[in-house]
Amino acid sequence: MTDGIRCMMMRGGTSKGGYFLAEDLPAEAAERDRMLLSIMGSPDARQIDGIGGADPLTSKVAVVKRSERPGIDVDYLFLQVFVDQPLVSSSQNCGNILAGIAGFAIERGLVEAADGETTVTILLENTGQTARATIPTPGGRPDYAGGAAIDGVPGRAAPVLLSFTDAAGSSCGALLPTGNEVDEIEGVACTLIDNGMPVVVMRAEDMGITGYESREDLDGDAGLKARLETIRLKAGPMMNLGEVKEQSVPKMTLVAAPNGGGAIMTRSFIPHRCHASIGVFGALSVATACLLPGSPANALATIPPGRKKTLAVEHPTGALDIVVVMDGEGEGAEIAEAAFMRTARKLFDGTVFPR
Ligand code: NQM
Repeated sequence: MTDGIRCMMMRGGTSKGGYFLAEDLPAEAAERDRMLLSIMGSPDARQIDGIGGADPLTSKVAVVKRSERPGIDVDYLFLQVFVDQPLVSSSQNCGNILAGIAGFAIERGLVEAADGETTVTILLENTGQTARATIPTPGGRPDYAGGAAIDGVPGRAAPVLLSFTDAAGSSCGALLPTGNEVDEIEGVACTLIDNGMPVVVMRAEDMGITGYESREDLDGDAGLKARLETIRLKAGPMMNLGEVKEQSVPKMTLVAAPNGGGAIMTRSFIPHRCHASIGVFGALSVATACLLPGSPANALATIPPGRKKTLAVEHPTGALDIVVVMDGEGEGAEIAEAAFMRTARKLFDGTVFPR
């Protein structure tokens, strides 16, 4: 038993996790990870002896420090604490937990807020990308209350605007790590793509489902999950991720035609549980696949015209809007900037006691 560790619990987008200052955690990664497993209560399906919520979406950690890099305010390391395995993974970004970083950095005195709104520049340490987060700060303090709503979270809160110019190839080194818009794995057409998150995009129909099933139904489908895992383990090395058995990437997304007026319908596995909605960078990668003529997602997608477009990525509890600004036109067009809106809320600030 230690004297405890300073920890702020925040909801970031549709996820929730512990936010820590790097200086409050052990500097050595293995020691830090042992402590975080204990804080979350892992490994245990119920995480009964910790603060984790027994779901990958609520077993997350942000480690934040003042940045020493020019033009960057803070460095943010995301850690996925596995629920029922003694694993902590730094192999992915999390755009939902990212939504709480600006507020946390201001609360901990790492960034001085303006009166009105404040933009915080954040280095995503996991992959080297930079995000700009703008939040309301009336009187120089984060205000979490507001009128913005996101699907998958009840009620309304203050908007957090997040934008990126360099998400492509975050973990795989290239937007299309195999150089192809489509690869066949186990007889299934897959787009292996990384625009902030490594994702394998497949047609739901090709995997024997409609793509409109509930999260619970899909989570109970052991046959589907086994097939997805076989494809995932083959896709990992093809995506320059190496052996991915103990990694939380790539994510597996099954797509179908939209049925809520959006761009595409999705069911995502992250990678072993079905997501209640969809990860933010995951949605950006899927939206990008929709724009590639060779991708199985493209024929199913409804793409709005124009250089700047909003792609609503539908998921089991609504839709996540991704705003993209395109560079160029036609086949060679690329995403120059991507942005999305999330909300975040401070839930508690205090001391957590690892075993
Ligand atoms: O893709 C879940 C989430 C995420 C990650 C996951 C995320 C993202 O919903 O940016 O936000 O895919 O593991 O928090």
